Amino acid sequence: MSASTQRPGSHGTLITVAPTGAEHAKADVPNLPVTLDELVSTARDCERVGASMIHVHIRGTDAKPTLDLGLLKATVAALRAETDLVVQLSTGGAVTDPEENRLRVLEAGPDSASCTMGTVNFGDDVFMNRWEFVVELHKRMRDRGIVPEYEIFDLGQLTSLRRLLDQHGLPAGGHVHVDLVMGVPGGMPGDTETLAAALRVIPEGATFSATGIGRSAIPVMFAALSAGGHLRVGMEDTISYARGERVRDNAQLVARASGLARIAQRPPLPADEVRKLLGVQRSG
Ligand code: KMH
Ligand code: ZN
Repeated sequence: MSASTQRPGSHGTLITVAPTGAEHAKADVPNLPVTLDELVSTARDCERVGASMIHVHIRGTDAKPTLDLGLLKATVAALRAETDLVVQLSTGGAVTDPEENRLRVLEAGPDSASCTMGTVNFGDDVFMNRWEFVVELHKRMRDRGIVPEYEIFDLGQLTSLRRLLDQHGLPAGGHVHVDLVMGVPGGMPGDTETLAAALRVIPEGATFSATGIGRSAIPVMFAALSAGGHLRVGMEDTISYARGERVRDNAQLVARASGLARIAQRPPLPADEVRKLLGVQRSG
């Protein structure tokens, strides 16, 4: 067995669902969960078929992305009441969100939050993540006991992660978990060669999930499973299930990921094991 398949937790697969994101418009994707009821309902369906963590972006009454703190708090409370999922809030938000609003997300008290490790072209936009901002997010998460998931859109961001850990120490929970977001136009490609290259730079002892945007979803899933990694799937990342076929709902994507994880003999990890793996304090 290679070193990469012996990563902590690699006897099973952490499946994260990213059900909504900030990019798709409800008008274009009518089955996108945007209300709190739709989000909770999709979360329960996804938990039933193997998800153990949820990466959350919320929408306002106009179905547009928002970082409204009251709604974020209500969302965390509802997901905790209705599911056992590890609740991860996005601090990435939408490309237009100012830094102070992105930092304020932490006040909603999630189990985990995303922390993107650098600026990246994002289609026709720019997803800004200045070094000082990243450091501030890392420190505030540690102060609040929120476990970060370091989002990596390009290989150089792994070097930045090593620098962050060297200069500012380990995160809350004492464990480093990254998510390779592959195939964003402007970021690293979503293929096996790039995933293997990322694993050469990833910090020692870290675990990783991977997600492939759009058409790269399936190759990235196979590459991650074969390398002892974990999976993120969901309508934030792809709205197409197969060539010419739209995704029916998030649970369809989670069910496919669970099936592949079982075939790889690394079945979906239950939420309590994921909490131990990531160092999340709240018990289920
Ligand atoms: N919506 C993207 C601009 C994250 O959630 O932390 C950023 C994103 C990353 O989705
Ligand atoms: Zn996101």
